Amino acid sequence: MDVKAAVAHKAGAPLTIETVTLDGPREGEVLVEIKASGLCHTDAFTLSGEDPEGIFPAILGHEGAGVVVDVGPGVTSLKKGDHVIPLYTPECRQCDYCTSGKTNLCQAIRETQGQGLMPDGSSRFKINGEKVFHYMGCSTFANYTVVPEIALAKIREDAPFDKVCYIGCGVTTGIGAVINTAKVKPGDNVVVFGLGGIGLNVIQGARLAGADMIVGVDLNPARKDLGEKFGMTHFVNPNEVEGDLVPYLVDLTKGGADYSFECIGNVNVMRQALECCHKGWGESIIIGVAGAGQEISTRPFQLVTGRVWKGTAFGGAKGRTDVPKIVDWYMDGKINIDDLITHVMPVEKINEGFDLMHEGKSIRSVVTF
Ligand code: NAD
Ligand code: AHE
Ligand code: ZN
Repeated sequence: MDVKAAVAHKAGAPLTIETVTLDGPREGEVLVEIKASGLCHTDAFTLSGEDPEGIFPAILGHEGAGVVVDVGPGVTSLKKGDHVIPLYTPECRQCDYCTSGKTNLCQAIRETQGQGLMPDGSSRFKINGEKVFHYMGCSTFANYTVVPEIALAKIREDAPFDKVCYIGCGVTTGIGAVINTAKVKPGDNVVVFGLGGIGLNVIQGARLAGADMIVGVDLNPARKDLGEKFGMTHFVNPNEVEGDLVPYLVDLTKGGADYSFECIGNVNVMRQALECCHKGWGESIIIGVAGAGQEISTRPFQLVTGRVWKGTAFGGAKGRTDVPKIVDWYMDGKINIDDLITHVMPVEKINEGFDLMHEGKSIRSVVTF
């Protein structure tokens, strides 16, 4: 079938809206009509050419929601008409990772996913007979996409697509990092670096978990009001701090953060996030994705004296199990998504959405089809 997609032809170039040929679903695959998709910083990161797994031409997008229109042979858990959110971290419930009880990083299809291909090693997308790659197993910047059954969370049918698409990455990543990875407890002090689409969800996760101080750190002063709306108790703009940021934050939190979160992708900030943690027990969670060749460093003494460095992907969430519950939290008014979706636009204006992100003017832009 012919589909409408925003195609990334090469690193650094704007996306182009084109008609792309999409083959139907094969064994274990599902054809999904995408109704809405959020623009995550990771899409911009891959488009920039900084992603070691970046491959072109590709159809980016990994924060979508839509409706099942067809299923391939062997698909048992989904049927035509089901509402779904594609998962870049699938949940096969059978691989060693899924059954370990220790991680959400299902590895059933990770290798082909990183190569921009479906699990059988081929692509469903073509332009004039030439292969176009999938992205993160989702490719939600198209009005139709094909996704493996194990990479789709079935959600309730009354949830609005243009809001719950954000649960496909940003909401789950931020809230999940607090609840699943850090396991923040009531009374803990938390420091969040970067108050964008991820960091503001870390803040609302910390408030849900009952954290005491929730310190937000961002260079953009416009993030203060929104941070406070989501539960931030203190705002720190590094440009306004006299002297070093780390001792300032240790002093502010009376000894250091119980938990810190890096939500930027800046390796220098990752070091600050670790070093502002409390001696003896403070844990720093890396969420931000850093470019090819970049490395983190600190004095080993920071770890010898009890600070812990961790990372998290998709907030440690098991998507088919956890995403429908997070949709319920939204529908029950327990979490706020609406105030983070600052812009909604037709897919034809997707490049304007990326411009808003780079200018610091949006939290989340959502494109509709
Ligand atoms: P975003 O652009 O919306 O937000 C980034 C924020 O960081 C902005 O508010 C910006 O002003 C602030 N910032 C930039 N440099 C700063 C600095 N030096 N000090 C303080 N603040 C600074 O991005 P996002 O969509 O929230 O994504 C954040 C990061 O998380 C990206 O690296 C993205 O790739 C990554 N991410 C990771 C996962 C995961 O599963 N680990 C999931 C989603 C996104
Ligand atoms: N491809 C990059 C890494 C990108 C990355 O870390 N992605 C996160 C999700 S970011 C969503 O916005 C992730 O899930 N990582 C685990 C995984 O298996 O990819 C690189 O450096 O190669
Ligand atoms: Zn993302």
